[in-house]
Amino acid sequence: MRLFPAALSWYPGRAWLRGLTPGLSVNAAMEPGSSSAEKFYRIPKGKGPHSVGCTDLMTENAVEGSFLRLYYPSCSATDNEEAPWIPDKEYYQGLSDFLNMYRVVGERLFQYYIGSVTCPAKSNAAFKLGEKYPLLIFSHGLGAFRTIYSAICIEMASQGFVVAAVEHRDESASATYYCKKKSISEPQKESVSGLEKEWIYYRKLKTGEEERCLRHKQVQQRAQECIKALNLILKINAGEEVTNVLNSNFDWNSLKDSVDTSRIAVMGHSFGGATVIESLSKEIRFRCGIALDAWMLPVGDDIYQNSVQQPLLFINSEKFQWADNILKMKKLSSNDTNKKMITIKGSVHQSFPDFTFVSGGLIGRFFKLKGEIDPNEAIDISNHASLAFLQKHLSLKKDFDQWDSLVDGIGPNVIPGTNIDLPPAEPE
Ligand code: 71H
Repeated sequence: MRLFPAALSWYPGRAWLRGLTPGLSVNAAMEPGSSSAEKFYRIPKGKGPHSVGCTDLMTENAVEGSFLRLYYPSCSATDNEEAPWIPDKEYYQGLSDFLNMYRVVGERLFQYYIGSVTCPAKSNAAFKLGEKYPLLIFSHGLGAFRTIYSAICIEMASQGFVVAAVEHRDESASATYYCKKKSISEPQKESVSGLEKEWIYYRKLKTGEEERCLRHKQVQQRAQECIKALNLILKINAGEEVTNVLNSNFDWNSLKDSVDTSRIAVMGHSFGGATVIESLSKEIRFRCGIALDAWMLPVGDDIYQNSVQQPLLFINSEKFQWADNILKMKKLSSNDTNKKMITIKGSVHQSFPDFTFVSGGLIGRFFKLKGEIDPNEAIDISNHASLAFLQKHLSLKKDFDQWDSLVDGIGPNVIPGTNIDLPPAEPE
């Protein structure tokens, strides 16, 4: 149920959130639903040759199972609707907790302002046969969840990747859930075919608790969850039957023999960037990794002893980074030409998740959801550099090498390395 349906999107309330940029009078005069604002404030579609489908998969009735959103090249059928972007009200509640807002207030605000936003991929569309696609596992940031990096995941799928965006159950997501078998004592609770949703919310630091310790524990669980997701997709690729506890009409058997099992990479944002590093060190089948504005605090000291052998690309924003964090990235990269770092000029930490596309200038700037750079331009640079890097290290036969110069930090709005001033290196 929607408090304010999409048809009311011309209402000034929305324009106010979006920063008044398109002009109230112009908006109000437009047909509901067809205003320029309605088209402008959308998550971008993939620019690659494939249509993109999207479906969710959850295994087992326990926290130990996997939960992921799959983005994949799909048949270009038009009869499938766009997938829900934020699929349950509990995610709004979790985001409210994470952002220190009252749940009742936050839930209403999110429902009102972004309740009608959809993810520009076709829900449960038929999987496109005829090719073996490389596999990308994606890990979200702190307080985020599996569905809000769709601009990145959809672009990768449109370029021919199967992308599995995992939802972490380490209490770092704003909200997530698993499907518990329904107990007989509480049969009225909301249920998914005899199962009930057990929600897990973001856990704040306890007073006096050391952050490094908690985040290190969490990053290890996160890496295990990425590896579990990888094993699950490979199982499906091998034609094994898996039980999806979420009911959907997607045919998981259609993935059989469609994943290129020798071409697997891992990617993530912020805490997800730390997860990339941890995952690379634990799982050699990940042939390379991409860390978007990585947060290095969770990474344990043991990792710096040559335990990440695979190529790794750091794509940083201009505003989030600081010397200590960059020094850890450099420490990991010492004497390794396959470790690369670039910085996108005018970008912020939130230039990678989808909120940058659905907020207007004023609010976007206020909450630092937008930087100086156009969000579409920033995500294009990030995606193109990622594709060029993946082509090189997964030996793909595509044309992504047209963006090779971006990986070297050459091009408009990108610089090699970092914008952060680093203290002079200490003598050995
Ligand atoms: N914070 N992932 C949160 C501090 C900055 C925020 C997230 C507020 C989001 C709206 C405002 C940044 C960090 C920092 C490691 C990380 C990942 F909806 C999203 C939720 C989360 C989208 C993206 C994320 S942000 C993130 O792995 C790390 C270090 N960050 C971050 O945590 N405070 C609580 C107040 C401390 C725990 C920018 C911000 C944000 C507004 C919205 F309204 F649009 F939804 C989303």
